[in-house]
Amino acid sequence: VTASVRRRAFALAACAVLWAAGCGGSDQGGPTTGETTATVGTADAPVTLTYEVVDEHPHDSGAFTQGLLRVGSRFFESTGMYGRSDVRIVDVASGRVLKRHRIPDAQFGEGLTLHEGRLFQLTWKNGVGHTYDARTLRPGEGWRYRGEGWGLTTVGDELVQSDGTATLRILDPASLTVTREIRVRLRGRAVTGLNELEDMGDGTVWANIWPTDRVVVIDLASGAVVATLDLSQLKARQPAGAETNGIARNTAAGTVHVTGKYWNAVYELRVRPSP
Ligand SMILES: [Ca+2]
Repeated sequence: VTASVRRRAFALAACAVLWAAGCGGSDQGGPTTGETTATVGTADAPVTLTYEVVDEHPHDSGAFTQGLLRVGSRFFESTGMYGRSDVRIVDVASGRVLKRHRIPDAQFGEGLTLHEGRLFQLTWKNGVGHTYDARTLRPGEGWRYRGEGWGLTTVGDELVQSDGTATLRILDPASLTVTREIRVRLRGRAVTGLNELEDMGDGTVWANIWPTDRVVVIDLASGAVVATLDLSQLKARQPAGAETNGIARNTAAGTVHVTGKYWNAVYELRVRPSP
């Protein structure tokens, strides 16, 4: 499957959900608009990225953010902690929680992604995944997996899962089986702590690195980190105990939203290579 076909498929899937979620408006461009990272480095010469904050939105400072993605004017967000985990639909502009679904108290919510109108949510050490109708948050059939669940994103017709190690698992969304694995390396060295993920639609997946404020840009074909982004200046604006986690691409604007666990804001960034 070529990249352009994948992008078209993704755009169709995203539009289907937009329609289903009833979130019309003019801010929903396809993934072909607004390339987020026009320039990335190479495995041998990863680029340092810098950013400009172009907007800032309220975020529930009680949310232990584990998964974040944007469709139109809504965020889909997954939160963690035992007894408090949920999946929620959030209005981007106001930060208001429009709809939420709690998961069992004994489960710790983790990564979240969307594929063809279905949300997929991981749990940390429970080995249980949940699916939901993206419009209603009505639970569908779940699945079980080995090891831990950390981050999740959708690349074309595949899901990409992190588990806190340096290995990404590629899943078939229909069978939820692992079809292959990718080892992530920065200048040849394994990058552990891969956490929340975001497909950028350009062959790269971004990942928060736990427990740091660093984001790595991963070339999915090779697993090489081709760029890095330091969010410590944004984390410094947050209360003590807040942790950096959560990346959501704004396909229409070519920008990236970032937030964290217990952050009171979601920042919208325009990112470029550091001069
Ligand atoms: Ca994400």
